[in-house]
Amino acid sequence: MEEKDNKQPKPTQVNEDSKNKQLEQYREDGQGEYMTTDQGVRINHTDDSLKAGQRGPTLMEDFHFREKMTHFDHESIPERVVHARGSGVHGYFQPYDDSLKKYTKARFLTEPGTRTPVFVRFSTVVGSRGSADTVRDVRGFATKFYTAEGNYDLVGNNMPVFFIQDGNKFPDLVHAIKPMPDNEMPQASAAHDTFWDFASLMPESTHMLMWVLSDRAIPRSFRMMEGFGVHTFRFINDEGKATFVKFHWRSTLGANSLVWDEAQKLAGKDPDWLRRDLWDAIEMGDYPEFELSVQLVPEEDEFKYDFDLLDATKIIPEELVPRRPVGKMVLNRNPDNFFSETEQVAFHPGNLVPGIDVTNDPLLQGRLFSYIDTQLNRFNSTNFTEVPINRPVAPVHNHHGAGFMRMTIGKGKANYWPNSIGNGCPMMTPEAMGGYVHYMEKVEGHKIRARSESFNDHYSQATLFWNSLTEPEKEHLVSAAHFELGKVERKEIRRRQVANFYKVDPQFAALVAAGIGVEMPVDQDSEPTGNFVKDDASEKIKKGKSVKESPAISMEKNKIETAKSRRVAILIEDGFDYNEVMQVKEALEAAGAHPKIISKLLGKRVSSTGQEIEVDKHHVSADSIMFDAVYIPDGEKSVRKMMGLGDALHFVAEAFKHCKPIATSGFGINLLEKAFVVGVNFAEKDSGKVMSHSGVVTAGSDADAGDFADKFIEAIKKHRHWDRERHMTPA
Ligand code: HDD
Repeated sequence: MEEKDNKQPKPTQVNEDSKNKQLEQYREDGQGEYMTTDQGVRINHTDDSLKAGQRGPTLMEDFHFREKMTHFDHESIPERVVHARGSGVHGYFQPYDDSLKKYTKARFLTEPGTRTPVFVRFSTVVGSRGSADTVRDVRGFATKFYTAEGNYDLVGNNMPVFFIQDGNKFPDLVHAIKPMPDNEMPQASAAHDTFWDFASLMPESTHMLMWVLSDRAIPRSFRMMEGFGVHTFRFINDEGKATFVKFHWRSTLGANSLVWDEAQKLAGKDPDWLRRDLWDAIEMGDYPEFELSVQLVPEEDEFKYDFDLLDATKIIPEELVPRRPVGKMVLNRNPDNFFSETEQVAFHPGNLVPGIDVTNDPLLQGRLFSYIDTQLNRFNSTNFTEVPINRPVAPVHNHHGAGFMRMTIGKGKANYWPNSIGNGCPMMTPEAMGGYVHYMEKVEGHKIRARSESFNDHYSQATLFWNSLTEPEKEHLVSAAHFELGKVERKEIRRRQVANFYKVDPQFAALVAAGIGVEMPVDQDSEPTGNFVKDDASEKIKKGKSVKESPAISMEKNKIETAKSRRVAILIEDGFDYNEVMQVKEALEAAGAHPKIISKLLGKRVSSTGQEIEVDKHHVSADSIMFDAVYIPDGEKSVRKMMGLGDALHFVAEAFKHCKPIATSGFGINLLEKAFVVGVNFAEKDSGKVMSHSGVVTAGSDADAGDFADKFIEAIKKHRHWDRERHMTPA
């Protein structure tokens, strides 16, 4: 054996730019270059194929035609079987301090000076690649951390629980929720018989159904939702001690939703709504920021609560175990190429780094098999890990050699371990130097297809969810159930689901039943489908702690009031009040909002005092559903024109219906009246007053424009004014 170099390799360092630098070597840009074949031969003409005579057949020898066509014919790869539609974005993660060192040795979570590059892919679950963004669905929130110790993937969702408890049920769940097998309808929607048949027969799905029927399932933006690792994972510290951990992402913009009517309309008018919102925000410098926090449970406390930590249909209420903020992720760069990055990125919950390990959660265990398996279907080769977006920034050395499309050129003769002719390299890394060692959990038991009784409470946390919502949130949930179950043709399925809801809360079930033609009380029942067995764990959790309400669950109760990145429509025609528009626009921009001028036609509009302003969007290309707030400036001529424009009236009436902030002054108040904005006390048109009522801000022509703008911004910060739904009758 040759003398080994006794210098040990240095630990890898990464910074915010490490991944970007690595990707740079793969980027190609034809600017100022000649077009070539794949062999680098310059092409002299690409519009015609090589023919035998001007009108003759194409010749087989036309290598350029063959190559171009073959590439095109092979452009598509299988879309993801779930989460097919997604949007990717680059950024970095940085921990606040080293306080997690006590619990984990993962360096990217404990070295405050290190910015670890990340790639995040947000997605819908059910729809195919070309489906609409705003459908009612769970949103995927998958993060690849390119850490110095290898890639770590946190493959989560925007809801903290899941439909099922065991990975073995996943194919059934997905078959049921995907379009029907005979006619492939409906696209990207759970609102059909097969899904609710399955769900109603699977009481374990009840808690997740509450989340899916809530406003969480129609986020206003990928930038305005929470993320959850869902499962309980394990942190491992330097001493090898384990602590249970749940991961949470919270946006600094808070969590906001759309209104269902708006979500449906957007699916037609702009199916790319969430994708465009994310892309545009990053191009404009409105970088999304998410705070990572963890809930930590010492191993000794495994059975301290009235639910099993290994059950993915349960949350750990934050009132029992508070979240502990650990760092911030900033998303600041759009990909260069959708296919190469967003489509080819391959996540896997089993991509772990030292300091983080899995638990025996049977759903997580199922996932550990599925992700690699599905990537093999998508890429047809194990070498997908060498695709630029999937490559770690940490160096890779091993004896994996061949396979379709192997990129790395392994040098030397020793492609096995142990070896002497390759100097015993690549070497093993002792645990103390960063070698991954699986947590030494003691496990024993009989082989058994069963679940612990500790997984058999399917309703308490669904009730907890219901109890924790505000009244408007409850109302939205009930209407969502009316829509979803209303689409179910078989009455027995609707009845069975209401029977499950009855166990969540009888009043909730009654409200649902009333809208879907099902009588109450409901006598039908569904049997749990799992094979539950009594054991020590189930006995212990019976005495565990619980809570009846968890304010942390409600989006409304945790709203972050900000006007940042809100889109505001300013409706004008010729004759608008220039000074007022400029003042309000400036105030909105100062608050971080993005005002846009909307008019019947594109071009320039002239104010009442002769100044011109360029229109950003016209009525045929912009609707109220694409904005967070609407402002109608004073100016009699401008307002009179809009009062005769169906599009302008519809714009205002629809924004009102969707509970969005609306502001107008002076003569503009007439437009609100004409658009059936009702139940609001408007300011006198000629007074000096500014009034704000349920997000409708009105001012007399003599009012102070600064005060008017401030009150409008206050209303924008609240995002939606749900009280309008109950106290006013919109148009
Ligand atoms: Fe999954 C994709 C999240 C349960 C099997 N899953 C996928 C993606 C996300 C999640 C965000 C998209 C990743 C991307 O953007 O490429 N999945 C979850 C969460 C779950 C969950 C939070 C529950 C806690 N998944 C789950 C189970 C199984 C799978 C139980 C199978 C046993 N998931 C897959 C998959 C996918 C996938 C079939 C499809 C595409 C892919 O993996 O890369 O393997």
